[in-house]
Amino acid sequence: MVVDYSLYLVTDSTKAILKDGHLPSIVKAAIEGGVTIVQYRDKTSDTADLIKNAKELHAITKQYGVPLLINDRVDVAIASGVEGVHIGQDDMDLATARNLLGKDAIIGVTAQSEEEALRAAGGDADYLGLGTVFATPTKENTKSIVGCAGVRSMLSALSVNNHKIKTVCIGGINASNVQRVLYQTGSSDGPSLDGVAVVSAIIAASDPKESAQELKSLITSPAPFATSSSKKTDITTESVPEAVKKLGEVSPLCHNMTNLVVQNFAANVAICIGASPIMSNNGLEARDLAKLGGSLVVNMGTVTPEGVSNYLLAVTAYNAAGGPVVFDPVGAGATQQRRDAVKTLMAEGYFDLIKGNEGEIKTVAGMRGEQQKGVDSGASTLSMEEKSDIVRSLAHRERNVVLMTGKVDILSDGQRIVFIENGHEYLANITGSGCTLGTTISAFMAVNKDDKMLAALAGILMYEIAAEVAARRDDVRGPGTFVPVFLDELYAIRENTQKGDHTWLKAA
Ligand code: 3NM
Ligand code: MG
Repeated sequence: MVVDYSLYLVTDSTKAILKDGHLPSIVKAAIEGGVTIVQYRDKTSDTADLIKNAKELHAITKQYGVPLLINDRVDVAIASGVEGVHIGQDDMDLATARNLLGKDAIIGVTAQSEEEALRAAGGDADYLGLGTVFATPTKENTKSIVGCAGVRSMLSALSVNNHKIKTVCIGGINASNVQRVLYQTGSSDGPSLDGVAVVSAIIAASDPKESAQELKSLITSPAPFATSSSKKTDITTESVPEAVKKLGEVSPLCHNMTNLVVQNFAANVAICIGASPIMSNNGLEARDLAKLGGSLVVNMGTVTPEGVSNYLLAVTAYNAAGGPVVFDPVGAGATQQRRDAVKTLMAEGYFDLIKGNEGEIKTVAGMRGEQQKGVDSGASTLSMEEKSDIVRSLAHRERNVVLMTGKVDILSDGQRIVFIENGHEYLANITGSGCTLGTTISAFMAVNKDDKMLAALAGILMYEIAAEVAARRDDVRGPGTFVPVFLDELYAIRENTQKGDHTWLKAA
């Protein structure tokens, strides 16, 4: 039997979730909305009631040809004649369940680590329920919150070991995150989930059919921020002038949620490179702004608790609109507030590019979306090779682009990697040079969505070459005189490129 795992409904019979709802009616509505498989999960009813309820649900699911599984209880599955069971690590063992249910039954197993996933796949489970993805009030006693990155590492462990087992993920999945979860747990050339399992997103919804329909349509269409999966060409500087020219022509909105120190400077940089800046830290405005086709920078240089809520509103709005988001986790490891902010933002939003210095990127890399693994951000002791590994694997894990700035900038999309040695030491002696590089990159990404790494490269080169040219000028005597001349040179590169003069790029 070919089972469609794409939208997997797990039921709940507690008052908190079911409220006064009638479970059989909810299940029927959910199937009509697009649910493809159902698991009857009821931790409180007595055995006789479980069997009675299972039979009642089965009468409905059978009408639609949708399989019904029972949570935990192999005996109830046999007694009610349903298609299978879902067992956890503490339930009956897989081999015994298979013996009792026979080869045609569908048996799913919960896995919360690579080890558990490999063990169940090595047996003869039909599918795995991977989780817990996000913390969820529906199941509070979960062993670990693994985030998208944890799901992804379980999927790659399965793939590396040649297991073709089906997979769904579970825990806190809803309409606002399902596309990101499918995108960030998958990869263009590797394994990906066969579906998502939800409880409250459908059972607790006021209109279960409508919720199922919404989830279904999100699952079957790509995330708005997804870049086409076609293989990216080698990265060269050849198309950089085109990107600079396009930026000036399109003049995209460049929305900065940035710190108090650099707002004015960042707005000036954005104007000089040809973008149209708005400096707004008000998350409530973001939904309107996100519709204007631009990009967003989230720079947590002067983060506050209220700021994090605003960032989240904005990131969610830009994610939904497909507008690129650059994350600048300033001082990421410095305080608990900042570590928490990074964790929350990474768990709840997609960042098309994360940029930071070595300490910041190390901190971000040490967190798996939800889980803190305790990487500290000390002084640099890393070799170039180690830094490259961190950058490449973070980008691969997040399925985005990562930039680690430093004397040599390292840029990767998880596959390709480039090293950029442009720039000038004056950049390290003025305020906001890193922040405004983030602004620059985000503007380039707004007009080059199909290759965001190339967009970032173009931004970095324009920015750092302008700094070199400015620093060499006779009228620049130090960081103070450098700043206005740097703006002039950004502007000059844009003007020259517009006229077809690309000689500035020779410095790259
Ligand atoms: N199993 P919701 S998490 C039933 O991690 C269940 O194995 C989990 O509920 C696991 O969709 C979970 O409402 C609850 O967040 C999922
Ligand atoms: Mg169980």
